[in-house]
Amino acid sequence: MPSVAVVGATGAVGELMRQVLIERKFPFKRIKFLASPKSAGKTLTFDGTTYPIEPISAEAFDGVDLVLSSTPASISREYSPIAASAGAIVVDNSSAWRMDPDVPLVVPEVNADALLQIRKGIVANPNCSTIQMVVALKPLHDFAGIKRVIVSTYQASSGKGATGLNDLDAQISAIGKGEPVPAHTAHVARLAGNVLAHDWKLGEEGYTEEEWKMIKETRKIMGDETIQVSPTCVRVPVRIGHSEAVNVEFHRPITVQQARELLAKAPGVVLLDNPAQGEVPQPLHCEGQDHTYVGRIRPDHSVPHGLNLWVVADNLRKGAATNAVQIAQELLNRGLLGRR
Ligand code: 11C
Repeated sequence: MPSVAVVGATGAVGELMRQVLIERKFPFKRIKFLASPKSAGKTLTFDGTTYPIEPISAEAFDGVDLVLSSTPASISREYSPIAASAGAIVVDNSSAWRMDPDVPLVVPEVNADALLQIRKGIVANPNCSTIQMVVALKPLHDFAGIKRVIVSTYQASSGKGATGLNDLDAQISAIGKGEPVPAHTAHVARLAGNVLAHDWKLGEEGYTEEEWKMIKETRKIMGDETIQVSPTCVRVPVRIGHSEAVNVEFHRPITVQQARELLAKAPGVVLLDNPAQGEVPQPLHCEGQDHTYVGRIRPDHSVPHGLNLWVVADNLRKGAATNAVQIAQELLNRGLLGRR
């Protein structure tokens, strides 16, 4: 059984990583919890036992086989290589290593075999909006070959972590009481009663960093550099659960019925596509769930082979903590831990 360290254990994703480890009864010989100086020195309870929260340091990784990390990218750049050279495999939730050619970028339902190519002792957990999209797209790509994806996202406030949620909750509460709306701190502007198409740092050609992640990460995870992705990422006043309107153009024919049959049996997917009965994926229903929900499957007659999908998942679970623990389970099942 591996010795495990959870790094960034007290953040929104770190807290859920702990929860998912317990839910999935992840086996371990020892477990420790590391966090920033703000939390270090305090304690936390894990599965009924109290543990100290240790500061992140090079020595803390001695004897550790598996690191589940959710820290800012700068911290991961510093400490993930140290943990890896001490013998651990690091499953890293930050954006630091995702596009490194020597680091697998893994969504287990899509490309678990990429774990056979670990060269730096680091496995990257993708961005939340990418994860749920590729879970839905993979079975369709295998069947009909994806040429182009046009995706518009409706992303929850919790994509910015606990501070994003604090912003939204405080704003909604003030509006409800007729009080002055407090200033935003995590989001780029007020989110309550608003929609933000610029809630991420701007990157090249006017696309935000979030949009570039969707383009580049999708190609890497799907293992197909020819897939064209055209994203518009938008923040909406939802607490948890990213939604995506996904328009897909395929190389080969695929009917709505074929897509439904493929998605109904696809790993990690729940097909919820009965709009006449009100059965349409909604963030409120996906909160706390580990699956990716797909519905509103319609033909797109504007191209020879096209479909429209509506894809919703819990961004903190499947989009972060659950996917990281699933990677850890794959590493364990494949005998890849404790060998370095
Ligand atoms: C958001 N997708 O909703 C972001 C959060 O690269 O892991 C996750 C950022 C990342 O704002």
